[in-house]
Amino acid sequence: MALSFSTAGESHGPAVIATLFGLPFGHTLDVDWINAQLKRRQGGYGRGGRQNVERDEVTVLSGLRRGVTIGSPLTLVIHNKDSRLDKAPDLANVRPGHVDLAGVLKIGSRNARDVLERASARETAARVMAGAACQGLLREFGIEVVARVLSIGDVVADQPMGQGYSAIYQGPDAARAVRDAGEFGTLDRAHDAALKAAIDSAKAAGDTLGGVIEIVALNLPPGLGSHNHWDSKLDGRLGQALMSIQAMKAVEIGLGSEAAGRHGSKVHDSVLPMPPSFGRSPYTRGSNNAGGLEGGVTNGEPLVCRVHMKPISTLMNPLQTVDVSTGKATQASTERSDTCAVPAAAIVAECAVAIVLAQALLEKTGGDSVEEARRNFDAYLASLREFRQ
Ligand code: EPS
Repeated sequence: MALSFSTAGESHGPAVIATLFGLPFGHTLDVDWINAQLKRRQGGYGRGGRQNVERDEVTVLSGLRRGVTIGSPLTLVIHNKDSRLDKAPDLANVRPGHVDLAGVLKIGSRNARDVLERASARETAARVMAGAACQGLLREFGIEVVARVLSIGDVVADQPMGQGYSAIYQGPDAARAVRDAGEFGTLDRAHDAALKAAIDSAKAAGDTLGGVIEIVALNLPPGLGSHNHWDSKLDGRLGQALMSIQAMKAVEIGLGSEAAGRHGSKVHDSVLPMPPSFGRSPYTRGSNNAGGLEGGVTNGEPLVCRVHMKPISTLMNPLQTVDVSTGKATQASTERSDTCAVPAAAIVAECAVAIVLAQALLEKTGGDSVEEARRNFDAYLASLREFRQ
């Protein structure tokens, strides 16, 4: 069975739930790692009041015996402390930028509460539970996924595939430690003051900020994904996984949109007839403008994606809207919310990429157990080395 996952739960319902189908037997679930990712998702400078209420920790309801996966669906749950779904106030002054108006028109309700509860970014806690579990599986095959914040608003902390990319390449754990010692998801402290000032200024104006996040996956073998079908190409699957995170408006891979303005000779990555110093491809590439993907298939270089997050939609200095219960002009509602959730979204994006990569890895290896998958994986790596002879 292919690896898949689903999420359930509303922001103020009893729980947030993630279920992973198709994990092989024999993986020791790293619950501490999952909880550490959940804690990071709740963090970041500019987060709203909900994060002072919740202490997101995972409870495993199925799929493990003595802490080890048995191949059955893995059900992961966070119990909501703020669980007042039926009592949460009605909302008719729809908030521009949220699903509010589009959603009530879709379902024929006059109360945006009927749609915003499921649309809430609270759902990303489920994505993180599933993705953090997948990071643990990927780690069994030496594959690491690390995201960092490149910019928040107009404050740029790093360039695409810039210094932080090199730091991650040199050592993902050390890079994460630097990132998580700060509050902005960046890989150095040099820009913290400017980032804090920008978020404070937005908050003071009743406004919000978005930003740009880069996700890097290391040590992927060439050959994951597919060139055969539109919906199995890995770039398309990564695009959906990232675009479907709340507030995302653009995804790039490698050079991304910059490639559109260059000549081919300044985009495509030459192939050199020698093994790389680090990595699983039989050959070295002269550059990595492709971001580790060509034709929907990994090429053995680090995978590099970026995702662009719009500013949080709820504004404390609200925009003009309509009361959908009367049709009259009014001001948008102001629910409790974040000024900036970009650092948190970096953890969500890291986990979303990990789910897709775990799916692609298991598609390649097969195997009902991690041991069988590893035997098949090692045989495949050996076949790649034969290209060097
Ligand atoms: C969030 C939970 C939500 C929001 C926020 C992020 O909780 P509540 O609605 O109770 O405050 O704080 O979600 C949004 C701003 C949004 O637009 O969905 C979370 O857990 O990440």
